[in-house]
Amino acid sequence: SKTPVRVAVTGAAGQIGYALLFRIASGEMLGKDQPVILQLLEIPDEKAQNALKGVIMELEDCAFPLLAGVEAHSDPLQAFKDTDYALLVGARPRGPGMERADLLAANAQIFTAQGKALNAVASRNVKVLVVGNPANTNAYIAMKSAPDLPAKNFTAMLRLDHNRAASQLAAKTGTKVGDIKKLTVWGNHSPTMYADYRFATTNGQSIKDLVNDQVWNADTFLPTVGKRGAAIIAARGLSSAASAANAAIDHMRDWALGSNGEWVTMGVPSNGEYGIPAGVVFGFPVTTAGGEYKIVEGLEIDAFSQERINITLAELQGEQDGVKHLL
Ligand code: NAX
Repeated sequence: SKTPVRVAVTGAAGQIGYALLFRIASGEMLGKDQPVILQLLEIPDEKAQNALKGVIMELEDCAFPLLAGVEAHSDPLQAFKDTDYALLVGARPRGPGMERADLLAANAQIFTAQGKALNAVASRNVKVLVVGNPANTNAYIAMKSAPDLPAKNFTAMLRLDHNRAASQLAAKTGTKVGDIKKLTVWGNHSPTMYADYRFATTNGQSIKDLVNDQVWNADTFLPTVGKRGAAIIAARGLSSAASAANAAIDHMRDWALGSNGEWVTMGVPSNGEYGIPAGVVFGFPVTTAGGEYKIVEGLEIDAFSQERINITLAELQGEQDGVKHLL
């Protein structure tokens, strides 16, 4: 049987962690034949460490045949040791009265430290997914703090936005979500992201032609997808957790095992594609194979799309400028 791989998860005692770890341990992320060792990180706080112990007891009680080990850590240098995959879920949430700049600074501190730790001890091929918000900027910070690792190994989660868009389009066209192809979400994981169905098909038919309603696109579809996170908080009293964990599984599974030619959306550092400045961690359409992703190039960007891309890019560059002095 295969050698176990090491999977580090931060914020492991949080609500996304609770929806994520059991699925990784059951083989849904890396395959039903791939044993995993979970290296879990939480803050040193006693309550968080106790909660983590409880989660580990439950992992043990699932008796997952693929779970080859579980470790609890409070130091990223230990949690990231030799890790092949790192899911950075834990982040500093915005507290009452906290300004955006304070939030960026608090997260810059976390992701600088975690990027340095990855740089020092992780596998040289580690695949990093940042879920904790602001996800794109946190991924950028970690990437900049890990100069000895390939920049392309640092990614941010746009997959929840992608999946939300797919679900809305399936409902609108009366087709199955699994039949939707060539959808993408450009930009920042924030309400400014641009979900783009101009190239998308369902059962091979153009979704743009089926919908044929630019007013619905601009006034209903984009706001619904962009504000879906807020709608879930309003309904549930808690932010999306199971769907976020599911998107993280989708992102890592496709990156590791391949998308079979299908497009998926990943937040990845630009190499200048579509005029996005190099290094900006931006949502792009990608295909994946052999453990690598490739940005889909050559798509036509019309005036409406360019305007939306400019808005989300400007927001991201503002965030990036806001942390530059901390890196
Ligand atoms: P929770 O507050 O339930 O859990 C977060 C956990 O992270 C806590 O247990 C906390 O102790 C831990 N933590 C904080 N700082 C840490 C550090 N430096 N090292 C290790 N652990 C640390 O939040 P949850 O609902 O699980 O959400 C986690 C993050 O995901 C948040 O930042 C949230 O904004 C973000 N999200 C990102 C999404 C995306 O699509 N990219 C969607 C869902 C989610 O909102």
